[in-house]
Amino acid sequence: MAVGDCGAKSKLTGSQIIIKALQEEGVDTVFGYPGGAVLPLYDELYRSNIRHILTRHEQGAVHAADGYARVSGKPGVCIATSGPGATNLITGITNAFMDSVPLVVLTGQVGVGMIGRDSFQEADITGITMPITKHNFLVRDVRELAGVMHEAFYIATTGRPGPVVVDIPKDVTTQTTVVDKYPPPLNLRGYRVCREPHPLQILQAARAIARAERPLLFAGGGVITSGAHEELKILAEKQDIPVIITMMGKGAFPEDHPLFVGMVGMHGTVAANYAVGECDLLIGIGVRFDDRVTGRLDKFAPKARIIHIDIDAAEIGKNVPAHIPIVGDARLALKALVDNLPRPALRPEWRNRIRAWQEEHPLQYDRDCGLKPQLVIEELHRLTGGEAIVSTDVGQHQMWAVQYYRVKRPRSFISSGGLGAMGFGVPAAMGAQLARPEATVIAITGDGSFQMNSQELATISFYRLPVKIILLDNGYLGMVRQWQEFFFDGRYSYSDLAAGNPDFVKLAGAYGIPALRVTEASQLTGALERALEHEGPFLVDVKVDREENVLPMVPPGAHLREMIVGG
Ligand SMILES: Cc1ncc(C[n+]2csc(CCOP(=O)(O)OP(=O)(O)O)c2C)c(N)n1
Repeated sequence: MAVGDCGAKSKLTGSQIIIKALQEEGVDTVFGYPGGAVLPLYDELYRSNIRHILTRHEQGAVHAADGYARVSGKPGVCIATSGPGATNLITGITNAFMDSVPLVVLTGQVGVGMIGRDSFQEADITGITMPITKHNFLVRDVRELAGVMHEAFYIATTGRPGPVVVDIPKDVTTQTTVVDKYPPPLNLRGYRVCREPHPLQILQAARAIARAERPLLFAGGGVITSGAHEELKILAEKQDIPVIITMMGKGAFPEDHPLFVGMVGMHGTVAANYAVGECDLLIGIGVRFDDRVTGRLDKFAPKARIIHIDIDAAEIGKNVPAHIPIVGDARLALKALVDNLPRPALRPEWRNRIRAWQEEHPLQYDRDCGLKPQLVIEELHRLTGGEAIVSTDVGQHQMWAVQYYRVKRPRSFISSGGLGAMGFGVPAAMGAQLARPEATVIAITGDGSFQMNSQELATISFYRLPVKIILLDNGYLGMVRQWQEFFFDGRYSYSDLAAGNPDFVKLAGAYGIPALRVTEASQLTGALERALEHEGPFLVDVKVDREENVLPMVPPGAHLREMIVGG
């Protein structure tokens, strides 16, 4: 981290300290929305070289900061005013917390003397965000501010990353103090990050891998966070171990690799789910064993010993007991495992068994009738060669994107995993585009999710962010409709959006964003090509088959072998 001289013995206002801190932490882009309590900070921002992206809703700002962080690997920063500005961030903060995304969230607060008096636009944001942040601070004294800013970035980005809120009363932003150096020394009692895995645990795990006949590598978001994808590939190839992923692990292993089996869980592939049932050693790396992944817990991986590698000790044994726990950084742990397994292995029998499942049960859909949503994703994949950065919303389109947009690299597929928050896709794509201006960024969304943050079309238009929005428009809250079809005898209770939906092409046009509507399969390729070739933002409204279902599906609470596979 850079050590900067903030001007020996010069007095700085709280706002100036915040700007200095952002500069010293290497932040060049922040997302936010102004209001009374943060006006002094905005005034300082106005004079600084930091780029501020004005979204149209605070939720847009926090999701954009999140998308920026997921794609860049750097912390995302967002700013909101006190009260409603801060409370509008809650979904985005929770989302980042569930998916372990490093965010520093700066909120304005009423003046120190006004706290606790139900003052205008007062909300106890440190109280509210206590369970959804890795840590939070209320800065009551300007002399603490530089130290708190440094600690906030340190906590957000180290160990298991997560969101940190810094709540700053208005008068703290205008008071002055002397700041000698940034960063000031860290003063973090009780916060220890254990990166180095224990050598004995590594030895035990290496022995278990060497002895296993049917081992399975199981990669989650932690592999991407720790940059362990290369080490994962080396271990898989040297030891001839097939790889399954969680949705958060998409990008941790190239999906065109012969050892890639697929995503596991509720909408995972048959082969991945069968492999979990049959493996004798499951090596979980940076995974939470979340219920969407495990299905019924007591039937999960019944024949396997489990190695669980995670930087967060609290994850070990939380959902699934681990026979060999390894607390530490995933990259260091995988590297140590490779070093402790000098002899390469071959496991043709196990691989062939998995290949047979893959051949027998590929992902499939009826290509011969209607305009299928899966076809849209397949075409997008073909036209971009799997090289785009894809951001999704939540619902059926998200699962089809996971299934049919096969990625090769980490940080190229972002989605709301743990929280499953509709409204994430479009603002997160804006953040992704700002993190990677040269990349093709595609937001795959549904008509329900899109309308949760469609105001961000204004942000996209104003900053000319060349995001391509592909709307899988089925006129339903499709995933809700699917559950109602499967589990509620087809009673579609309040899940039909069609009658109230706007004309999405006209809506985009109102923001100055060109758009096309696709109603037949024959128009699809041309429209997607137009969107991808266009230099600026573009929206394609694809009227897909309304009642298509996401398959395979493990019903909630069932075990992984109880999949609905047919149409
Ligand atoms: C903020 C929020 N509210 C409600 C839900 C519950 N939910 C999950 S999927 C879904 C439907 C999504 O519809 P749409 O965005 O049109 O996508 P589709 O499933 O049709 O592809 C709903 C309502 C949610 N995940 N997030």
